[in-house]
Amino acid sequence: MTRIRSVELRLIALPLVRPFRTSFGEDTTKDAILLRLETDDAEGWGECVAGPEPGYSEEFNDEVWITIRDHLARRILGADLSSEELGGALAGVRGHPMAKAAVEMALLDAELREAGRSLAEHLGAGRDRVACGVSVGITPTVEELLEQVEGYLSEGYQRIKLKIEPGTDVERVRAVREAHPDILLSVDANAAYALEDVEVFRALDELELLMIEQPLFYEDLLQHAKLQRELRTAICLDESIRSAADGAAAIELGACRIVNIKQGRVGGILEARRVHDVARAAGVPVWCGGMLETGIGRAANLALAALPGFTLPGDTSASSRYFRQDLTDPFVLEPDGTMAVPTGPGLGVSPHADRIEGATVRLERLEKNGLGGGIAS
Ligand code: NPQ
Ligand code: MG
Repeated sequence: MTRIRSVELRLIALPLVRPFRTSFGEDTTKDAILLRLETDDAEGWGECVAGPEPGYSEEFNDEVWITIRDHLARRILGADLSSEELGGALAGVRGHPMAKAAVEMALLDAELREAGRSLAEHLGAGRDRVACGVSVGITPTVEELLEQVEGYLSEGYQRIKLKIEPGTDVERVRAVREAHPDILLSVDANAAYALEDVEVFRALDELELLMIEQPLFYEDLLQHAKLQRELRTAICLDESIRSAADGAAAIELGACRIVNIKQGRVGGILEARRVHDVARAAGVPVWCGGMLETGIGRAANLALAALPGFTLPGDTSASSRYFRQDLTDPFVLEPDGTMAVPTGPGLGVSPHADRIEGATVRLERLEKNGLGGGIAS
């Protein structure tokens, strides 16, 4: 019997190497909640993919903090729970997939460290390296965009994804395509368009893109199915897919031909594997998305991306794409555009204590009897 003894919540802020702009906003730091969970036998780390604003999804850091502290932690503290049983224990809380995923990641890490097994091994992910792409934010000028793309290609990234928004789309993408006729190139709109913008997509359809990611409103599978029927280029859904059930519905409706899988968005690594399984059974390629994770979440993404259905390069970029100094030892891109899947127990990474302390802006320890309390710093 191994009880969950404590959960430590921590908000960290880590400077980004360059601002990252999408159709929903711009970030200059990565602000994320980390979780350290202690059982009788081990500790585990989890990272929540939510950001400071509800721009990508409904969830955001201040809310995740309350959700974990007041609703998730008390359902698990003192309990003898496995990661397989966690979903059931938290089922009384509806939604909040990112908060739940962070708890699951920490529990899986603790469990697997105790068992001496890696996450990839536990998931049945056989590959030891994964193909990596990179997501390029919206830049002030086309020159800066071309320069950044050039830089990432010279590092070896196998696929370039351009963030687009209405007004900063076809011309930019065409410029990149003309400079690099043969690369794997895709775009991501983060739901910024409507079906009335079909002419933009018809123009993009001429540029031999690998995919168009999340063009339309995140709740609208039907409109994506209508748009997909108008295009040669595959639509990939990101924000619209919050579970394996969503994945099955989207595929059956013809709303997409590719699925972006993010463990945080679907409520955890185990549900992410179920999305993978559904897509794989339908012959739909998947790839691993990214949320600017520190080394903790990045390690989880690499394990997931090692599953056999992940046949396209992911947004599993190197630590250096986002951070001057990561919280863990950095993940490094090989010149061939691949990264090694961690092999150590659990996530296979440990954050450096001094870096964690230096990045922490808020800390609170939770225990069953309610002792612990907050420490502001
Ligand atoms: C996407 N990620 O695929 C997301 C969007 C995204 C790598 O393009 C802070 C935290 C800022 C998470 C900006 C990539 C973010 C974020 C964009 C996620 O849609
Ligand atoms: Mg996306």
